[in-house]
Amino acid sequence: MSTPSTSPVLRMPFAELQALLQAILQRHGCSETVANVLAHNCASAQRDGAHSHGVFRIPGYVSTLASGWVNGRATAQVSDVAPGYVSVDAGGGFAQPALAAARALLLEKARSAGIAVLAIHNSHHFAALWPDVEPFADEGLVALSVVNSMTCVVPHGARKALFGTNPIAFAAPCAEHDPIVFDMATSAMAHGDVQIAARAGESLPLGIGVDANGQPTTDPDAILHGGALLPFGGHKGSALSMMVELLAAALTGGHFSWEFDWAAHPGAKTPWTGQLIIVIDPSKTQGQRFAQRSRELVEQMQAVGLSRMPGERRYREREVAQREGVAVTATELQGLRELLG
Ligand code: NDP
Ligand code: PYC
Repeated sequence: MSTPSTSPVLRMPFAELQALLQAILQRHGCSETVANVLAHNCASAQRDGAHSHGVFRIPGYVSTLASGWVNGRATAQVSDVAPGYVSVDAGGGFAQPALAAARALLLEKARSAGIAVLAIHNSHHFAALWPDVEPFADEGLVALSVVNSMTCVVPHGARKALFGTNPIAFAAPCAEHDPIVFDMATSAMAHGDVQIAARAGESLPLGIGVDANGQPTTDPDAILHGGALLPFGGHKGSALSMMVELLAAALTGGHFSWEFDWAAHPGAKTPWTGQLIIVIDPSKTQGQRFAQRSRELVEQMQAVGLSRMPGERRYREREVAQREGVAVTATELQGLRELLG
């Protein structure tokens, strides 16, 4: 993961950063409720060192709101469609407030049926996915989520971009430990990290993307301007990306990554797609044993030499931020304050 810049790093309390982000989002057209959810999400990513989806994203939120592409004041419509199925129309707004609106019903269904699905459509997701699943694991549940984004990934064996960067996030409880969480784009690199590399003037390894002629390139600008990303792991990542399109768009009623056209909204950056979340209550079959079995798995992985679990770097960064404050560069902070107007 790239670091954002070489500007001096300042440390600020999480609550102060969240309040600043909330004020910016409200100033640029979000309702208080929406701004609160997005600001908490974005400040959490910054706190955990998830730089591609921390404060780096705020100018994108602002330009998108200014373009009229997204409804920052949308109220989600939640539908109770079946014993294990909740559907939400996000009203052309952001996915996270839609999840917040449906969360209580989703939890009630997962606990009573043992499994429940939340299908969000007509939604924009511009953030890291782990904040959507980790809280379920904190409550003893297993959660899996997928979201599709915007066309910038060439399916394995194809000639042109079609898929989005389409992340998959998973969270499970683990006894005497933080939840096991992974969250990964199905592209060889997240689009945000390619932008960060371009901004820093860094080149990328081969295998990340191609230029406008479909030739392998190490130049992030060539990938961003006319080129495209590749899926991770060749045909395997490509199949997972296809699955994300099916689950996040076809199943929810959202747009595929290539089905929206934001050309009439200069400044628009947020993909208008869909998101699926599946929540499972492991106590239905395993009682309290599941978290213990998770712990056993981690211990066995460590016993064979694993030194870094997915999610562990974030938890470490979170611990430091809780002690010393959230790291934000002086340049980023100045940019944020300018957005307050
Ligand atoms: P990374 O490749 O940085 O990390 C993927 C996962 O692997 C993380 O869980 C990470 O844990 C873990 N990991 C990384 N390196 C190691 C290692 N050496 N050993 C063990 N585990 C490791 O993530 P991506 O670049 O693929 O994605 C970045 C973010 O972009 C994600 O949050 C994703 O949701 C977001 N995104 C959002 C999109 C959207 O449409 N909203 C589209 C695409 C991406 P850790 O976090 O602890 O480093
Ligand atoms: O980093 O690929 C990405 C991304 C797309 C939409 C939001 N983040």
